[in-house]
Amino acid sequence: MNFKSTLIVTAYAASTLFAATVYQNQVGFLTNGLKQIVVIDGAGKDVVFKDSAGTAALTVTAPEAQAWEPAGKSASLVDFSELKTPGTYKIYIGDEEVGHPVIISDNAYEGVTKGALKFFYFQRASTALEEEYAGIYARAAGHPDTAVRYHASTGHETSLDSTINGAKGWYDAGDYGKYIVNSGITTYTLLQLYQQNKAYFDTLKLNIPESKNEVPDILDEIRWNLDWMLSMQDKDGGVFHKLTTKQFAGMVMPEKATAVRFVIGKGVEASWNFAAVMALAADIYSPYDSVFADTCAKASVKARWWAYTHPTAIYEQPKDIGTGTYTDALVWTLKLWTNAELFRITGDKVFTDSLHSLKITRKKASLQSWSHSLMLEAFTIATNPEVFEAADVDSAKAMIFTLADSYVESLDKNGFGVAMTNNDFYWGSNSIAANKGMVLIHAYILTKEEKYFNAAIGLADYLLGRNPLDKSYLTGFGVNPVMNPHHRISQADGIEAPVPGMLSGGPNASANDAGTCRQDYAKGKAPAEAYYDNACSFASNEVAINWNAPFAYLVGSIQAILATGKTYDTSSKSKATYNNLESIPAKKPQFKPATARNRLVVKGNSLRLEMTGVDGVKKYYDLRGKKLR
Ligand code: 9MR
Repeated sequence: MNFKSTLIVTAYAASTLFAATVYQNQVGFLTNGLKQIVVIDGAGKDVVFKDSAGTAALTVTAPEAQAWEPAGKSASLVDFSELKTPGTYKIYIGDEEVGHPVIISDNAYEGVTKGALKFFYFQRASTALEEEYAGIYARAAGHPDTAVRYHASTGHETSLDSTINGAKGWYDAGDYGKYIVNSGITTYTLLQLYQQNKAYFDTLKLNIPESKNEVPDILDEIRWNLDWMLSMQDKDGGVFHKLTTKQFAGMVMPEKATAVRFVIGKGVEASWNFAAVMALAADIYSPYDSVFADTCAKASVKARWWAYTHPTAIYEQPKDIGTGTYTDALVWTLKLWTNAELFRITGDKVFTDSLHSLKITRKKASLQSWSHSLMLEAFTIATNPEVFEAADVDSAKAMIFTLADSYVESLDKNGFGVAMTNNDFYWGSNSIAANKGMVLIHAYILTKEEKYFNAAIGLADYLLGRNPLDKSYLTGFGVNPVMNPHHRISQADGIEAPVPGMLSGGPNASANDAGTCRQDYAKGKAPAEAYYDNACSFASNEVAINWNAPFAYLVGSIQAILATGKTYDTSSKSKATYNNLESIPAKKPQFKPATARNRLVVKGNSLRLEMTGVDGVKKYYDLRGKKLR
């Protein structure tokens, strides 16, 4: 290095040493929405937004820096919401350009909304993805799943010729499994996105094979998964827990992952979950396909009855199975959620009775996840005041506000303006951000209070780049997006850029996979920095349908609300009512001799006791009182 270049390097180092760093949403800001960026080492300095002609359109002095613990640093939160002329701006501090281009547009979130929804198409099992819809990500069909074996844990015969058709559905995540529990919350979240924003999603095109039909694309996409979910219901109404291979596949394309697939387990978690989703689906699909809607409603009631009458059938991972477990979901929250959905479509008292009896638990507001469904029930009740009793609507709202207010409070003196705390950075932390956004959007649509809407925008900004890693966690979007997600297709397809529209799981302070990655990426890092953009990192960089869905809900709702000016609409377009479903059992079975009928019957050459409950359901016992199948 000669003297001259040393000088240049030194001068450069000096200027970067004192330069401020900017973290921002890298995708875009909505013209009429909140606009904020984060500036590190910039307090007191003028932040200038220059338009494409180089003219200063707005200057904001960076305020005093405030801490945000998860980032381990302080920052000035610069608000430039005043800038309301669509266009592309550059940010300057002094003479230096900082951050990334700032894009302001009326449709700033439309691209990410479509991208996040298109992900579900890219995750379709049992079909080839054609170039017309998938572009360079076109691929051969994998996992036909038309002849899936029964695992012994289903209670079915396990012989080779005993199979079930479990075609279609979405791959859960980076792996090729299909899990009812996780499909449940995912599908509900997407159905709510549609239901609350029909005016926007009725016409939003996703360029999928069904785009030319009369059904909104988002509903066509969801139907791909509902068809699979329906196939997972056993004849007696119970629902199988999952459809996977025995162990995870290698990092290969779907058509190369040909190990035998099984339906595994049959339990209350899957059955309650399925029942809730099918009830909501019945309402939403009835204007488009009344036969399908009817099928969903009946399947819902049947699954709910099975779950109700098999309370101890909790899924346990069989010893020979190594795929995702999705065990330990809180069953009481699933019950409440299902009963709310069924009451909404049937008006049948049997479901409110059950709601009231479990009402006490309403105090336990807790963020929704695949294992905790209380808020799903709250969302449904709070947005359907014409259906539910006022007291129930009030407690559902109270739950939503309890959470939403705590998120808004966490923004006080928060330098990043992001409603996330240290404890939120565990496996799938980005879905915590997105799900908090879903709570906040509900608080907003119920009150129209800007603070909730703005806090939700802050979370979207965080996911799209306003974070200490300057990372857009959505593949294919932003200046510095995730490049190496734990996603088999993206690793195996020979294309450098991963499949677009996937939300990475995000920072995970526990780095549960440090061993696999041979690197403890959390060591010495602040929680929001404990992330590794490497395919080895399933615990910080996998993708999953239940993470993409709340992200789609968050950005899709914000875009829809600002674009249409409508906050929400849960009215059913259908005239369908489900108040006469044959299989709605009246009450919990009671076997009191006074009301039930008992008699001895002969089956084969043995004698058994037949007890007929008040609801007409028959149960059989041997003469020692042991229940028979
Ligand atoms: O999202 C799940 C997370 O909450 C659990 O902590 C984790 C470990 O059990 O599993 C996650 O789910 C994975 C599933 O088991 C299999 N498919 C990929 C999912 C995302 O990592």
